[in-house]
Amino acid sequence: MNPCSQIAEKLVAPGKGILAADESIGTMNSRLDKAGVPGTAENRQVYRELLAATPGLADGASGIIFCDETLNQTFADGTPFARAVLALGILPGIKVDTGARPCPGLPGETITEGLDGLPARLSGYADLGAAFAKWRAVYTITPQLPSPGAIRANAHALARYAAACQEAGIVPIVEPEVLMDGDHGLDRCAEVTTAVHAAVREELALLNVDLAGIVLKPNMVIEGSGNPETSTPEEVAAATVAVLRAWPDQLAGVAFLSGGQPPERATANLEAMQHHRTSWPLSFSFGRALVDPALAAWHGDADLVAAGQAALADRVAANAAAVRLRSQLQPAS
Ligand code: 5MM
Repeated sequence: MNPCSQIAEKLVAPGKGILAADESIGTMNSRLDKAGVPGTAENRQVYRELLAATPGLADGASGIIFCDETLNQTFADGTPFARAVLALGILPGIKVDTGARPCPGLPGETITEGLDGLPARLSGYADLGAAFAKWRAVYTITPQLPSPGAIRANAHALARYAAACQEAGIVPIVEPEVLMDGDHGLDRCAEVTTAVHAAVREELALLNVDLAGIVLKPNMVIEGSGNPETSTPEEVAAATVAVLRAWPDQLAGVAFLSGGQPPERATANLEAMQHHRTSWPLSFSFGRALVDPALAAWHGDADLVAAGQAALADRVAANAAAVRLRSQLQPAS
């Protein structure tokens, strides 16, 4: 087994998932601001250390995704973040895209940037201890979008990124996110997610990316946030797994993003997925669905660090329990 597939397997190990704590500085500041916390480098460090140092986190978290700023910061005791979480039994990861920007030629659509100089940056991140990386492509649903151009351009960038990661011995998390924004129904999300995944698979194959050495981080197939209907967990799970079935057995695993779903709904949907027999594990790589309750509980009060950590531990435990169901429902043969 090559090193990337070994790490990928660890990331989606039974009963574990990934904590996405990789908000860019702008996103993190606006989330801190909403919680009444000034957006400073110091507060971002304190908040990320609160998350990473949560007692027992490694019981349900295989990895944590950080952004560049955090990977270059240290815990209060001076230990660099990557070394600190490794010592806690958690793999450190790094978001290496530099964000989604307006795509020339495609009004209203974005292309995720960050390919220039990527191999050199990856080798620097590997030196800092990063075991895996993440790149997020973003697709908006309207009656006309996403366009074939946006689907193709973003798939190509994801594949270029994934190939570069594997060459650097870093596991790529491949994240094509079809946003929940809009009033579309679940069927339209399924249609778009199907087209997006088909293009991603084609581009990965063209660049010889080893599917056993990647983790796919997709959206769940779900209605838009402006749609008054709420699909049941069983409906979301059935539609999501139906789309995912096009992925070959070699894929190391799937770790869903939460996409702005309320935390309990994301967990219920994840649990419902486990009732479907699949050749790859179906795990989580949630951001907001794990950290929002922690941020709200802490809200910058040094006396409430333990409360914030307890809130994170609760969400991680609930999602870890959901994915652990798989081994009960689908015992290894
Ligand atoms: C945590 O947010 C991540 C980075 O966002 P920006 O670069 O836009 O600030 C994001 O990629 C995240 O990892 C995924 O979207 C999953 O997070 P959610 O909240 O959707 O589970």
